[in-house]
Amino acid sequence: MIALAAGVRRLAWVVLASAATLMGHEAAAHDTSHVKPAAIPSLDPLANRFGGPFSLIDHTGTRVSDADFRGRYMLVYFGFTHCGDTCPIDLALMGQALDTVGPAVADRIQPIFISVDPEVDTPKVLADYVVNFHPRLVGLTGSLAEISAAAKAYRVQRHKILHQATNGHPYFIDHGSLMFLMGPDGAFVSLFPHNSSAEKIAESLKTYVR
Ligand SMILES: [Cu+2]
Repeated sequence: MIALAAGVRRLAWVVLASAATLMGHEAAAHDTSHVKPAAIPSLDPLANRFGGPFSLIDHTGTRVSDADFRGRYMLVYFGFTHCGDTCPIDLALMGQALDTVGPAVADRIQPIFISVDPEVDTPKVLADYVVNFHPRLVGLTGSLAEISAAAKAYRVQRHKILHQATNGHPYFIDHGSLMFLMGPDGAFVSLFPHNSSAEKIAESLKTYVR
């Protein structure tokens, strides 16, 4: 008899506890203000493979980090000012694409040129160079270690080739020539191979930048 009463009591507790849990869920289901949307797993196999933190000096001599560009898309290209053709071609295409998409899209994008030749590409040298391609193009340089870290994050290979003079420069730097579109959160969005047409780049920018 005593055992039965204890059993009923226990059952009552279980029922009460279940009801409380249900009510709790009910309440939680209605109050979604604190619920963060679940991260949508990316299907892009290239996602998270390019990009990362950097701390460099811009062409005005100001230290900037990747975090300073949050909220804007970044269009990132690595190269050097004495490059014979790869850089001038791609930076010109970048500028043309930005001119094509219209201000609503272009104003949300920060074009960035990161030097792989920091010993020569000082802020002053970069300042004279970037204006040739787009009025808002930011040139970035830094110590060799800082540039190496940025290039590594973007998986950009750099190889200094001595005895191959270009544009009066004593050496050539072979460098990766992908253009990276990074999102307002700094995460990789897309990339454009060397010599992608301005129309193609513009079309993609209009698709991605919202
Ligand atoms: Cu180049």
